Amino acid sequence: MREQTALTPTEGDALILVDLQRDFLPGGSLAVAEGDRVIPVLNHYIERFQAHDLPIFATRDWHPANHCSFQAQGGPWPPHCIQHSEGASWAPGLALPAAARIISKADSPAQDAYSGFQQTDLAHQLRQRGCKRLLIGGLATDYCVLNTVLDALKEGFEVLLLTDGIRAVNVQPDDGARAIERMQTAGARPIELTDLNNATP
Ligand code: VGL
Ligand code: ZN
Repeated sequence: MREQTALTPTEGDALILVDLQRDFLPGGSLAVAEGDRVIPVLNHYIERFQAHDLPIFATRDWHPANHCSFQAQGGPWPPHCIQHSEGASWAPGLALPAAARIISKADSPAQDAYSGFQQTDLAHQLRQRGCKRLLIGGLATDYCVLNTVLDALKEGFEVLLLTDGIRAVNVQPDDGARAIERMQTAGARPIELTDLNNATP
C-alpha cells in the first residue's frame, strides 16, 4: 500500500521533459555522459501520460548562433542547440507525441535560461490545464533540470523528480549529486520508474 495512489499519474499531473536534444547526447556538442540512457525511461512515462490523456510538455534549448552562453561570446559553453540545427532536434528514439506542448527557451542572443519557466508561459499553460503536480526528467540534472525543478517549486507546483530519467554534465564530478540534494531540500520528491509501475493503474 506504500504511497501507491500518489504515484499513479492522474488528473492534475503533467509530465515535463527537459531539453532532450541531440547536442546533449553522446556525440553531441555538449554531450552529457549516458544522456541517451534517459530516453527509454522517459518513453515509459510518456506512454503512461498518453494513456491517461494527461498533458506532456517538452522544453528545448533554442539558441541563436551568437548566443551569450557560447564561448565565442565569452560564455561557458561550446555552441549547442542552435535554432533549427540538427543538434537542436529531439533525441533519436524519443516518443514525443504530436500533442506535446513545446516550450522553447533562451532564444534571444543576450539571455540565457536554464529553467523552462524563465521567460516562457509554461507556468501559465500549466495552471490553465489545472496542473498541480509535475513529474520532471531530462537533461541536464545540474543545469536545466535543477533550475526547472527549483522554479516549479517556487511557482507552487508539487514536483516528482524522475531520478532514473536524468543525467548530469558534472563539470565538477559531484555536481549532479549536489543538484539532486538541492532539489530534494527544496521539496522535490525523488521517484523511479519502478515506483510508478508498482502503483495501481
Ligand atoms: C543546458 C548547459 C547549457 C541544459 C543548457 O539543458 O541543462 N546546459 N545549456
Ligand atoms: Zn544552452
